[in-house]
Amino acid sequence: MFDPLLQELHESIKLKGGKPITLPSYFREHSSVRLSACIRSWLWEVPGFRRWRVTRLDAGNNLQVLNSVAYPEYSNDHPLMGIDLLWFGVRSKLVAVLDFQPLIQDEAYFQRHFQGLKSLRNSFPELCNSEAMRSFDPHQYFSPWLFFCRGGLEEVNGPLPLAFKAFLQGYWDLHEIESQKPSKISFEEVRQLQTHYDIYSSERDPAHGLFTSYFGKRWSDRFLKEFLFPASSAEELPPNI
Ligand code: BLA
Repeated sequence: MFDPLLQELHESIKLKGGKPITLPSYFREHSSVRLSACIRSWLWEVPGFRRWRVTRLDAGNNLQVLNSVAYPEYSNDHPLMGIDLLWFGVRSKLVAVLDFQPLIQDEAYFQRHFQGLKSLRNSFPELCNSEAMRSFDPHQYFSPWLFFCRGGLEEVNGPLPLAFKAFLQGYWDLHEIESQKPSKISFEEVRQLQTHYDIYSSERDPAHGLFTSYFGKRWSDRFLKEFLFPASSAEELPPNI
């Protein structure tokens, strides 16, 4: 379902000089034979970023997922890039979330980093249907201009591919401009805020239950703590694996 978007994401990472980092096989690809599901992940080394991860879950008609987070280097205080796209085929239900995830909720910070996302959002009103959040707090690590939509096939085949492309381009533009300016938040504070993002997300992410049902608790705990949100645990993977 999301493979053209996954391909577009990977192509754009490569264009910006991204190099794949080899992951241990149990994170690179893992299957549930019983439930016909396969989860694959990629980790990229990208100039200007300390970590860029991508995950695709293929559980056939039950569920398709594309998820990615980009963490800028600590010397740069601009937002993280977050993508969470889910397709529940049986119910023809889309959940799409795309955001430049702010480190802090501050007017001056928004002014500095969100002009691009603000204008993008006006171009794709169909993907912003003012859904309420159930697990997350919309005022922690989400921006007021996020794309958040619960929709159907109409959105998947209509605005989503265009919005995804524009969103990615908007984030690269932000990154290029912002990485040339001095950061207003100190290195140490950015480090703490990014660490807290992992801790907060690992506690709230509704994915854990889903992974457990497909791949069992042991694998899911490790995947969440060591791959999705490594700063949330002492077992962070060394950067060179
Ligand atoms: C919601 N994300 C969800 C849900 C699931 C996942 C199962 C609940 C669906 C629903 O509300 O109907 C799944 N999350 C995943 C998977 C991974 C994951 C499979 O991290 C990992 C591979 N989530 C993110 C990122 C963003 C994000 C980067 O991982 C930001 C762009 C947002 N996901 C997000 C939001 C919701 C969601 C805002 C709605 C949750 C809510 O209602 O509070």
